Amino acid sequence: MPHSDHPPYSMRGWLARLAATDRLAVIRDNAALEFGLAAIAKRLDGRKATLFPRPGGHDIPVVSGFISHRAWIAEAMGVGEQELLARFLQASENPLPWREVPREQATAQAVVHREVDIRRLLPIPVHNEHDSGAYITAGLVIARNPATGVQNVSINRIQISDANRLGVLILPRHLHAFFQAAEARGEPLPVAIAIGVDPLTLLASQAIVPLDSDELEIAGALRGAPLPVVRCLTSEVRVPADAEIVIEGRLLPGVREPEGPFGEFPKYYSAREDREVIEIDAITHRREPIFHTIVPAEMEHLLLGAIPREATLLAHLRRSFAGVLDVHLSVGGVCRYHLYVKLRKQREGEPKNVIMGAFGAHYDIKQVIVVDEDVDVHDAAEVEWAVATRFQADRDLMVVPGAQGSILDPSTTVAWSLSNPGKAPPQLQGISAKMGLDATRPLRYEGHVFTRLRIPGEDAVDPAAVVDPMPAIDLGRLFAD
Ligand SMILES: [Mn+2]
Repeated sequence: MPHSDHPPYSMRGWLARLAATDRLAVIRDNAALEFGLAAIAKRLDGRKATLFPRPGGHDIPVVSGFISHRAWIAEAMGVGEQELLARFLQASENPLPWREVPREQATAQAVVHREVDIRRLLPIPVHNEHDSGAYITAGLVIARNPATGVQNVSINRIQISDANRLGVLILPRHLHAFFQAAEARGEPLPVAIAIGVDPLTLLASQAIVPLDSDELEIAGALRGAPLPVVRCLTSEVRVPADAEIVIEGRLLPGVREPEGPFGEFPKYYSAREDREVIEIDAITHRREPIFHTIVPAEMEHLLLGAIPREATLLAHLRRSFAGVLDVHLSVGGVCRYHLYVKLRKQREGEPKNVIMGAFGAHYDIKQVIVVDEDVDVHDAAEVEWAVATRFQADRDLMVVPGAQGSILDPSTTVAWSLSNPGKAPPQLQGISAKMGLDATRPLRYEGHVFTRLRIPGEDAVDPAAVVDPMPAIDLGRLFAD
């Protein structure tokens, strides 16, 4: 079994580790739930997790940004950054079934509320200026496939609409399919929303796996032991037994109510529209629970999407191109739209095939830059250097017009009435051009035309070892005018 100071960490164990290593900032008591908390968490995002002991005077603390750095995620997984994608892939491909525990052992159900006013019970922040109100942004939405009983986990944005009513955005994936099947029979779909889970369960929730692959089993595989789960009080849904807070409810058939606007990952708002509604049946939580919020479009949000996508893209490209060594979804490309690929090129022309493979792998990808193996794809300046010195637009640029893109990219067009673009149905939105750049150098070249500068011995220099702390030389005399 892993030792307590090694992975897998519970959320509290991980927060304790961050606190012990000066990566957790405890914020004074005057942060308001509306904007104040998010403003502070955003300012510190990527550098320190933030803990708000009494946000807006509320008894329940809020934490944010505890996996807002790539190195922290690798650390939580117990691997080096180089092994991050391989480890995630291995877990996705080898799920570990969960282990059900009785209610007495489930801290998530220590306290039970049946008649709830969620606005009073939980400290739910308002994040961005034009958001419609308070949102749950770090809730794992768990539901069972009505046909097979297999669970699905996704993180959906959840608007607090009323005391026991939530608005939710459900993209056309697995939860959507479950609800469609239930709704076609006129039935509600039971769901549970788990808030405050460990870093690896959060990450596993974003795995890109087929229908009827339970993401909680990937959490078990990532943790190296079956995830303890407990049955909900009001449904058959199983939730992580040590979640801080669980909201139990039902997606209502035939009901749509206004949801949004809400600030999303591209750092723009998604519009107010009629969307699905959850009615709350119960809220359970630990004694003295901690609420987790993810500040939209900041590193915690972006990395949660990026790492599982990168792992999937790497596996996808490697099936066709053995020379693909690494991929990275750049932060400037909101960890979704811009892909950098490191390729050990075997043949001229191959980078363009890799570009086409990447466009086919996920519709969100808008720009692909392929570089050689001497370029660090995690360093945007290195990739730009490769474009600056190995790329010519007339020869190495590919443009695919009018393809499917991300509907959240505001620069995409709609194949609909241009006078009324906002009213286009989703299947007519998000028409996007794709751009590919082959920034690899030629396989053969004369002399040192494409030889990168290197000073023999530069990598071996240890500044701590070469700097003389007490120089014998008299600098005053040396530098005297
Ligand atoms: Mn799924």
